[in-house]
Amino acid sequence: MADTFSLQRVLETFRSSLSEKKEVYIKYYIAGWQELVAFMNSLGNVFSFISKDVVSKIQILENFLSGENRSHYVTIQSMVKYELENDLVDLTKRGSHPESGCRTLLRLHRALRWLELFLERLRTSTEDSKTSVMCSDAYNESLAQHHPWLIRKAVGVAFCALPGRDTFFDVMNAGDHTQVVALLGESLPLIAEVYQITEDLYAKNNLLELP
Ligand code: 1PZ
Repeated sequence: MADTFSLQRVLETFRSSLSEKKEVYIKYYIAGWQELVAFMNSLGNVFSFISKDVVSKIQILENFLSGENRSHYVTIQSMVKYELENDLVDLTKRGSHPESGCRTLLRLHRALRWLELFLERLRTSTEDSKTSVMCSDAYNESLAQHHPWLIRKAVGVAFCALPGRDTFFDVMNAGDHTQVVALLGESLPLIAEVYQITEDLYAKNNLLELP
């Protein structure tokens, strides 16, 4: 992974995460998140409490990916099957498996919905649109429902420190505004597809409220 963010690479990693059978490779899903962390870091230190949480979740999943049971952690589908069949998930309250792959990935999954909503707003925004408003609208529609008051407040403060729309477009390193908008139009259906496949899998297995 290079230090500078590129929207193109995020697109490529999420594209690689989908198998022919429409399963999701955890390795590339995580790689996509690593790119997004690089993006957040390039926006400034206010976001470090957010990126730290993402980094720690990526680390938990990477440990599974390189651990002795790695053959079960190739796709989200195989992970869910393996962890459920072997009682490795705390289903109703936190207990002996507070850091299961399923609950860890669920946190990133919920955040992916935020990303989808935010990028869609950015794609269709106009020159006078405010990134802080786009971010917080997307947040209130998605992640906020899963966060306690204190975190919602901290996130609200962080949103106020967001750079403007022009900076956002520049940081994406994908050319001029028109090119960024085009690339967003290409990326969003992919992100939405990865999100939906995971959502359906988690819903089918009653995993959407994991503690
Ligand atoms: C570009 C601007 C970035 C805005 C980010 C908007 C989302 C705000 C998310 C705030 C997370 C706050 C810190 C940690 C929260 C954790 O408690 C929760 C639940 O995990 P648990 O405590 O159950 O282990 N973590 C999350 O919900 C994961 C949050 C990930 C946020 C990812 C943001 C994506 C940024 C992409 C950049 C374009």
